[in-house]
Amino acid sequence: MPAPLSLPSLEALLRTKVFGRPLSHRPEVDSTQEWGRAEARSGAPEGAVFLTDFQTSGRGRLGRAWTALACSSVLASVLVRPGSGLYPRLFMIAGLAAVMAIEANCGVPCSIKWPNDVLIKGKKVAGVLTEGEFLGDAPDFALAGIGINVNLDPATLASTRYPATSLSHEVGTAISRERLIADLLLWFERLYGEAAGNGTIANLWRARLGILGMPVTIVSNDETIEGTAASVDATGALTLTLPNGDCRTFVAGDVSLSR
Ligand code: BT5
Repeated sequence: MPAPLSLPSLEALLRTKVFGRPLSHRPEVDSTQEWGRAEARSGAPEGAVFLTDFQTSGRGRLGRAWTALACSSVLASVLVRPGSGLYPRLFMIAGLAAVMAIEANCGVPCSIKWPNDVLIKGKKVAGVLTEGEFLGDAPDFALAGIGINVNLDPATLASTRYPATSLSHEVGTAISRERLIADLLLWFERLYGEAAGNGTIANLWRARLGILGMPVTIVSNDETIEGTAASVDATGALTLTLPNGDCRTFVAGDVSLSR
């Protein structure tokens, strides 16, 4: 079995000013999102990061499960206290940070499957889940949950909706989770700062999407719609051109390439 995460090694590698300060690690939790939410409600600062080696109730969007064998994955929740303008772009920041960290550590190109999956050669290697709590209309805090399959045999994962892979499977060697997390947080900090300063991270994100101009099927709110992926706007909303020429824009859903 791979070794538990070493917090001292990770702390020695960390090059951020805000993110990962503080870093917290527990061998096992229900979900880092739940843990982070409780800490945020008790006043934990922006930049606090919650890490574990195993989740008993790891989750994806819409109540789906996120599964990972013990000590095999990055399982992280990053606490932010964003303004209203930044909150809708958090999933782009988290997804891009995962892409950049994976590419830096493994040298394999990644793409993003709209809106929140990171793929290598068309297989899902990472997923992002952003959740917020609001005071009136403004976000009080948000948690960017990031799961990356690092050192695991994809065949050991419970059956997934989409083909899955891991970094060790793609590169043929074990990958340091500590290095990967240090880079993930460095990229998260850079992109978050860029987005907060109204930088156009959407362009970087858009460049990683494999679907623009392609025929796709989107499932959103139990509706299945086919069309051509025409564009994504600065908040990541996806516009499809429908077969009758009309356009329709989606902020959430599951997209796949049409056959
Ligand atoms: C996601 O949701 O992809 C978001 C996953 C976020 C997980 C992190 S881990 C740290 C933090 N704490 C949490 O509790 N969650 C976050 P979604 O797009 O809904 O994809 C979920 C689907 O991916 C599931 O229904 C499975 O089919 C599939 N899946 C589950 N585990 C997987 C894995 N390890 N690798 C690839 N696919 C997986």
